[in-house]
Amino acid sequence: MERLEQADPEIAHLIRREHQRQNGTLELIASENHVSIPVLNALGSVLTDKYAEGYPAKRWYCGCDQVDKVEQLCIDRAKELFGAEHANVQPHSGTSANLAVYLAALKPGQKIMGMDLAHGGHLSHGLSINLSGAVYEATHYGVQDDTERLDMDKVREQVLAEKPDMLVVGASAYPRTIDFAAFGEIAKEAGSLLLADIAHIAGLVVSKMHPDPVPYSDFVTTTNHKTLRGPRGGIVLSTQDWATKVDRAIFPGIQGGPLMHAIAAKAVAFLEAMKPEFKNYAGAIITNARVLAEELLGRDWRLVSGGTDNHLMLVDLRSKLPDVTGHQAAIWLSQANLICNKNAIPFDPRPPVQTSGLRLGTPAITSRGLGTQHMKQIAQWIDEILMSQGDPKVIDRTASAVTELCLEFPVPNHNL
Ligand code: DSN
Repeated sequence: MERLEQADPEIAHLIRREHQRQNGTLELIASENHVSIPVLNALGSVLTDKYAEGYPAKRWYCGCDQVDKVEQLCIDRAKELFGAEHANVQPHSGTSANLAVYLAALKPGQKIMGMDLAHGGHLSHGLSINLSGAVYEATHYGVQDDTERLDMDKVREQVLAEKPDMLVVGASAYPRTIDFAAFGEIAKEAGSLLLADIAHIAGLVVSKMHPDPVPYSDFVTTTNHKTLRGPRGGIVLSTQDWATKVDRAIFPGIQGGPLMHAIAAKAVAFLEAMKPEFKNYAGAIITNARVLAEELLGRDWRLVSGGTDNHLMLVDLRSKLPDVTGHQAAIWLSQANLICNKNAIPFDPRPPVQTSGLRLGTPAITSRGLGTQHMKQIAQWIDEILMSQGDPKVIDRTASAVTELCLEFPVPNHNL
């Protein structure tokens, strides 16, 4: 950082401030995490200088000897980690990965069916104002209003009635286990291709803490930066018969030059995720989430679907504070150094900018070493702040206590 400080003190200052912010707050946003210093080293490397349009040994530029090896290592590690026949590690994001799959397999106007965004799905699964909903004819399945869970018989009925060309399974706010085997059966019966987007749960899947979609899917996409704890970006996995079409869809279909520094960082993260410690980490994410959920339930907060099987939960604020929106609640918590996001809950009567829910996740706080006793403390803090309706005295007192805990458990890259 010293060279950056001399050359551009303004940006250096802002990076330091962001680092302090991350170190001094508890990150409960379910899709965020703290990467290791080796991942940051790869991201901040000279690989960012290199143009490498194409694929290893098939580039449009000279001088690609080293980046060819980097990308091949990343591909090999991705295939090994996920047990996939083919991996493309170039997508700049999870949404890019999904768009590439659609481009590889579908023609404009063909039908896709994914989980409703309002029930926990993702915008790249066919939202009308996303390219996935503008180019393809999208319909959606959702959770049941009584259980707030996917009922696979109901999903099957809907899929068989609609017969989409591609069935999409995956979510950004679904706290329950996804039955990929059942989705595989349904897709087969309907004659649909199956895309599993495991962005949120990838770290749990590779650690065998969540069922694996790879055996049942034509395509699997993920981001690298959520439970998988890698750099921002995405990948596409597929069966071998889709390899050429997937690769062409990424480049030249929707992207130009790959971000070689990001690909190197993905490779580093995949190696980390193969280690036995990572499995322990994934287990601790789930244990922490379960305890946080139990503690909130014990304080009479209603959780969507009654709890969690994975790394996240959705708090229905109406259970104790009918007049408080998710937007307001998230601001109060952030003032006390507890960072989370407002989230619509299924059948939410409020618009998405307000919401009746909060989404809480444990990947990042588990990375900094917090355990079950801390989940009890966090649940108590959340309850006190919300029930005080943002009382400044309660917020100040909690903010100091959170800072103390943060000092005791610095983020993994704290010694930058
Ligand atoms: N924006 C991500 C999330 O927060 O879940 C999904 O892409």
